[in-house]
Amino acid sequence: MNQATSSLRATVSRFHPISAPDYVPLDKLRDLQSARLCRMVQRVYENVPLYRTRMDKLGVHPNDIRGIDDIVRLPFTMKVDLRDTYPNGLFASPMKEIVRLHASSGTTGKPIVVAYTQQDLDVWKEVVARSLVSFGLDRSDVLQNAFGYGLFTGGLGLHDGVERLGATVIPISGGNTERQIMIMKDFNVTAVSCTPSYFIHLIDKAMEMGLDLREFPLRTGIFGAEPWTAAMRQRIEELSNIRAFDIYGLSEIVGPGVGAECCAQQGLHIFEDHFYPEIIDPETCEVLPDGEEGELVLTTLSKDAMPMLRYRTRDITALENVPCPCGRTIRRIRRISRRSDDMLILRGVNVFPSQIETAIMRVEGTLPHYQIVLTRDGGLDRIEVMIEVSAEVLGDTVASVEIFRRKIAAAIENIIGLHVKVTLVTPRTLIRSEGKIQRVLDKRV
Ligand code: DLL
Repeated sequence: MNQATSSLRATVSRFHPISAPDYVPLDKLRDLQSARLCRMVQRVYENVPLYRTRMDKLGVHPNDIRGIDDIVRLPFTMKVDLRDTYPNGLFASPMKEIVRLHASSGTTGKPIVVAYTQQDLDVWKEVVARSLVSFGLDRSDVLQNAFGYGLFTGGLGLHDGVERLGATVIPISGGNTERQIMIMKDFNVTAVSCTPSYFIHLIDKAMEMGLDLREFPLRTGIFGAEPWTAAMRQRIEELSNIRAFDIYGLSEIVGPGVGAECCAQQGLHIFEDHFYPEIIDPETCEVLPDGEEGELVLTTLSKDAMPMLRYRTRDITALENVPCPCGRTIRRIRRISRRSDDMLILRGVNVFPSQIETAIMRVEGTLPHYQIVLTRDGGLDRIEVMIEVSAEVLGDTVASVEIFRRKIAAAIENIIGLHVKVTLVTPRTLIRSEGKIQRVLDKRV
């Protein structure tokens, strides 16, 4: 380790015993993953008819799975499997051992329900606490948890991890934004957790109340549950003078705490002693080497109530193939800025909302509020990007406003290769969200 790396390690990762598994030697990690995979496969084969049928079809018996490298022989699982087996077809533990249920509503049809035993909740607490340590938090922190409490995994998931660490949690949930600001101020809150879009709303609301978050003791933001770009992070950090960290997770696997950034902020470490990551080509399902971008597939290695075999997340990322300067041995994924199912095809060109966000954030004077509206006109798909801009920009001469509008359209065209209609709107025109924001409004049907 060179001097620069070791000093980074010293400053960025104050070692905490709870994070010991993050630094385990790679051979030990693989042995642990192998042992856990073998046990898990045996359990699901015995207890979950869907997995047994699929494995039988592939001619794979639990005895064929001797180590983590054999994972590629196992069948994939998709969201539709959770819907088809609603409400409890994938449970591997009897109801008397299940102590918590959560659910994710999705956009259509039945919700997906996920279950936890006490042991599963303990693992979840541990991985969230490990995430918090990797953000640099400790017992002296006061965390305002503005993720929604309830069936959504964000609120209770974060909550339990904060308690496990021994920091103070304020379980405020989402909404009631003025009260959020008041509590943040009165309780000297040092960390906040919510969706990045809701945090932007909090910054705006504070300004409206004549307050500036930069003057609060707040220094850490924990953001996730929706895609956000590096450019958005930069905006958030400038506007609030905090460090904004990315936390990733999904209900099907556990909720928040599947992966988290460390202070190096160069990708998210996956807690791969519990959740084994693979990257596949979403078309061919071929496993891709580290460094190549594709769909993230996750296998739970220690979950009892509802284990997942090679779950296709639809989230697009890559596994980093170089060690992290923070010294953690568990691997990292690149930040998830898109899902394979949020791709828009416009005039034959593939467009992701995150590309539009990156372009908008590059133009000075835009506010971090935008919406993409899709319409159909004479059989042709049209896209309009609505962006809030400051009152000063709009108060300028008509010619200057037009130049500004064209600048944004050019920035977007530069990234996506298409000319799109850009509409500038006054601050607070676009709808705000207290949870996950819907960036694309599809009016085509
Ligand atoms: O959103 C769990 C969570 C709560 C994660 C709080 C982080 C913080 P679901 O509602 O099941 O669970 O949605 C999971 O959200 O497959 C991603 O597409 C997206 N997602 C979650 N975290 C991130 C992130 C929670 N950090 C789906 N960056 C996932 C980008 C994210 N997308």
